[in-house]
Amino acid sequence: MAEHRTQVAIIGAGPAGLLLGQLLHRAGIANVILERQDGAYVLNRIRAGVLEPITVDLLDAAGVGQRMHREGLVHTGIELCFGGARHRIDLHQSTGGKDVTIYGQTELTRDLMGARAAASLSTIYQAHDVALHDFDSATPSVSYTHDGQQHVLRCDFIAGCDGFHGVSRASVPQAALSVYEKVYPFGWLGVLSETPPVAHELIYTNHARGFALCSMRSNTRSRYYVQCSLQDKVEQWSDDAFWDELRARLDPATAEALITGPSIEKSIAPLRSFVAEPMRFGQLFLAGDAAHIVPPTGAKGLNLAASDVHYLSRAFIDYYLEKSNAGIRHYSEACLRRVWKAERFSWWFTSLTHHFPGQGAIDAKLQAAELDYLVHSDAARSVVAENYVGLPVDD
Ligand code: FAS
Ligand code: PHB
Repeated sequence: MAEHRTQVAIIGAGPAGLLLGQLLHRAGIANVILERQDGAYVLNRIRAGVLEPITVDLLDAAGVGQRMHREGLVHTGIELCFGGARHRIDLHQSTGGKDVTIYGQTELTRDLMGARAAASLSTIYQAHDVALHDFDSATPSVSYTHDGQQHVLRCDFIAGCDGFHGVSRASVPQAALSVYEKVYPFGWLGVLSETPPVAHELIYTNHARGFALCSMRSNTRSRYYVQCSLQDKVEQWSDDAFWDELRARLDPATAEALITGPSIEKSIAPLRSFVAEPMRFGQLFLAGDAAHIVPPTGAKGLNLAASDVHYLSRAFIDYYLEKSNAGIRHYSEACLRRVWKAERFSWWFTSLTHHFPGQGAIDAKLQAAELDYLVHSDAARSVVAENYVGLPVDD
């Protein structure tokens, strides 16, 4: 059994783990990342696309914001499409100058991986049988196998950044966890295509046939979604069937303007709201999808992972540099206050824009009334805008 030592053991090399590792490194705090997959696998997952200003600032603080500023698209608004018309919500105006940045999670992950490799930091890819030990003591450790050899990594703290299906939350005794979950009765069928986006900003559509979203990754690469049944299989959806369904859910002018092309990625994602409380267990800290999941409607998943890392990196920096336990003690409470507000917004925006199986005629009328109110009320638009760009982290 090979023995190793570090200050913070990070489980998972997704956005949360990589961003935490980079912020700790820049503060002089030693860390090792253990990742189950290989780097190519992590990069090949097509996920989020919208960054809140807080996430942009964190990437700058981590020293990896250069390409994001060069290639990312700054959006000052989003559009809602319903009743055959599009209505713009001016995020910039309604929030006193805040915008969102369109920059794919894949690119953000690539930038973080590049920075970590350039600093020769230790990332153990294809680490198998990762197991957490004694995190309720002052001497936690993580064991794993790599290239057929057994290893143990001794540390002061363990950061569980291993996503919804990871080992970290699963290592916490059930009695110590409170879990809250809502599973939605539909999924999102997503397509990535090398085609120019149909609009300059994102279009969220409420239609009797179901929700649709027009997004993008750049001015030449588009990302589209249509709400689909949980019984649907991606093999059932030809590209033509997808484009026809998307057109059917857009207003006529936008449907006409849509430029289609072969899908370069096509997948179905389930939607759920999920929170595990608390997010700290002794020397184990959960961050990102390991602790919470939101339906992607509000574009919050990746951004919540970033705000958890904001709190956790500050907690570790205060501990090691300021000899203060305050951040560690308040980590879970600080994260959960912001997590639950993002869960609420994501649930509300999903409930407003999706067609729920079995809903009555009155439900569609109530959605239409709320959408009509939203786009004609400064106050209502401001509420949507401040939640969409992200609530403050230091509230
Ligand atoms: P991640 O899941 O990204 O990373 C966890 C890492 O831990 C993975 O690399 C995994 O391999 C590793 N791991 C797991 N178990 C392990 C173990 N036992 N040992 C070692 N490593 C282990 N968010 C948005 O904002 N907008 C979107 O449009 C959007 N779309 C999504 C689509 C899909 C299909 C999914 C699944 C999620 C989507 N999300 C979206 C949310 C997503 O972006 C997450 O919020 C984001 O990846 C969270 O990052 P992490 O917390 O780092 O978790
Ligand atoms: C995306 O571009 O993948 C995306 C954008 C906004 C969302 C969800 C997904 O709300």
